[in-house]
Amino acid sequence: MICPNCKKQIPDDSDECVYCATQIDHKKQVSNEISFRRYQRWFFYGLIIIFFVGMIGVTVKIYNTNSALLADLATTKEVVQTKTEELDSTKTNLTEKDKILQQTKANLEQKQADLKKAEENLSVKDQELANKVQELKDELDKQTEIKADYQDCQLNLNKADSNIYSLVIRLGEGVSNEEINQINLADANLEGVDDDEDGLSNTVEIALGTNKSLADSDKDGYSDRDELLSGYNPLGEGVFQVDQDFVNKSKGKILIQVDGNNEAWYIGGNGQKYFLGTPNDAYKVMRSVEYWTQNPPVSISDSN
Ligand SMILES: [Ca+2]
Ligand SMILES: [Ca+2]
Repeated sequence: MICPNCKKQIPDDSDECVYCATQIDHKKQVSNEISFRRYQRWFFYGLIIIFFVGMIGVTVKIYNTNSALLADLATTKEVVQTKTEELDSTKTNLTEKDKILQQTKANLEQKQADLKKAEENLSVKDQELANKVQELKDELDKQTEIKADYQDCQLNLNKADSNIYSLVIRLGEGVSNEEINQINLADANLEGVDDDEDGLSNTVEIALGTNKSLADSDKDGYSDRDELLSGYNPLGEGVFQVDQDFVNKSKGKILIQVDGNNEAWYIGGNGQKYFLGTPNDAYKVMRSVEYWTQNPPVSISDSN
């Protein structure tokens, strides 16, 4: 029992506190004990209630926390799912990129191989070009040499032509235009500058009196060349009258047209006249071995 005054433990059957000598009223003391125990019980109940309320609070708190965590977990799962999908997509893209990269690498290697081959070909071509350049240079040197020889030769030819033409003039016999027309024209040495393109050079046409600007001088439908080679008069009707005695007498001779511009003609063994109008023409006719073989001229001493 507790002393109501000094609050010290004393025996339950004490009538007086051994410590403070306070008189103990057992009825009141029992009543106080009952009240005390009642208070103790209610305090205990309060504690239990507070405990349960606390437990409920903690449970609610844990539940809310768990809900938030679950929500976060769900969100995190979604994010992870999204990220996983993105990662898969990225991996797919990377795989695709890798394929493209491999293909590009293969293409690049092919290009490099092609380039190397092209460089090799270029090298070969360069060498060929260098060889060609050297060949051209050699050819140019050769051509230069030939040109120099040709110029020397041309000088000699011009000199020879000049000599031959002097000889032609010196050996020639003068004839009129009418007389020269009595000898048929040979189909040789008629080419040259030809304004009317009738096959007779301007020089020949001037010598024979035809129009050098008109292919058919008499406009009878036959060209000057065709008429002359057939013995027809290109400046009028009919044929030229051939004086055979004159022709025979003139064979192997050089005739000079004194009525014209002193054009020269050689009369061959075939009885036809060969135009020697220019030194070049004369030279070509007189150096023609085949011609002289087929039409041997009379000797200079015989012609004189
Ligand atoms: Ca002509
Ligand atoms: Ca005619």
